[in-house]
Amino acid sequence: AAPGVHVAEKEAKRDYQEVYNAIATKIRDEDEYDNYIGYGPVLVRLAWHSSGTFDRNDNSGGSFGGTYRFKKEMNDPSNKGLQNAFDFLRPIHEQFPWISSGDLYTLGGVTAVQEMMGPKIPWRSGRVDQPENTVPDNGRLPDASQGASYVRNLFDRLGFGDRETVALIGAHALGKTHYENSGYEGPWGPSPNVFTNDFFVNLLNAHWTLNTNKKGVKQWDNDQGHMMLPTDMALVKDPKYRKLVEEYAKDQDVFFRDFSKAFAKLLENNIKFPDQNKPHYFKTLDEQDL
Ligand code: HIF
Repeated sequence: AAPGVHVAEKEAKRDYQEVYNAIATKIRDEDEYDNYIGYGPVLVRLAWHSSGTFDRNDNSGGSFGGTYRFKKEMNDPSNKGLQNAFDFLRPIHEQFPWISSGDLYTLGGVTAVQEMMGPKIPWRSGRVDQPENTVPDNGRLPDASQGASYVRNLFDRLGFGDRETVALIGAHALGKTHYENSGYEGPWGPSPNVFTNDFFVNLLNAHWTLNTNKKGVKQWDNDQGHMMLPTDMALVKDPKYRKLVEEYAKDQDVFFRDFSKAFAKLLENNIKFPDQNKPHYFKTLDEQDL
């Protein structure tokens, strides 16, 4: 069945800000993860990978059914490393058993972006767990060794144009690549747990050289220990993408605004939420003096 048909309607007594706060507090407490980067980036990646299987041609995949919880999706080679985010969220799910898996995975990403000083991301509840036979086949998540036309096609399948695509990829300011997960190694920039427009600034300004790393994988490196994936570098090689990179490098506010809209859309995958499920704008722990 098409997503949206089974959207839960009895949402009244569910306090999603409480779930947000539990996730945010755990991010703050468990700050030693991944050499003190913390869990923020890997939670953003789980939100994206649980949504990024979507295909707008048949409405299959995506965040609605929370299907990442099944072995077949969890064991997709593209999802290596995300088990850490899943394990992080497990006690949160035990504390709030009424939240659906899809809502929890996406809310984890929203919480992480906001707590890392990123923009507010409007988020709606109402995803409903679907059975194992709705798990999409492996292989729908992007291959980082590719160029601009591949990136354009992939994001078109998800329903995004160039502007949204470039804005989204600005999230690669966060976290790092790991040999043991993807075969790539290193962070994209100097502040992997603060949401900034540094990805674009760094992409334009640093001097990048193409290397074959210890795992035999080709990545771009600079002399500061930062890296870029081939798909990242495609954003300065393609003239249409490059214009957008330049715009976001110059203007953080425009980047924040566009990222917020595109990320919210990524997590919603065309789901028809009931009218009463208005987007939540969560307060950060800081804003609540917590
Ligand atoms: Fe990533 N991404 N991503 N990504 N990503 C990695 C890590 C993160 C792609 C490849 C990789 C997006 C798009 C794309 C994050 C967030 C987002 C890694 C490294 C790879 C290879 C994984 C590892 O080794 O642990 C490709 C090819 C994409 C399409 C072009 C999104 C836009 C930028 C959608 C997005 O939000 C985050 C955060 C991480 C860091 C995870 C970590 O554990 O630190």
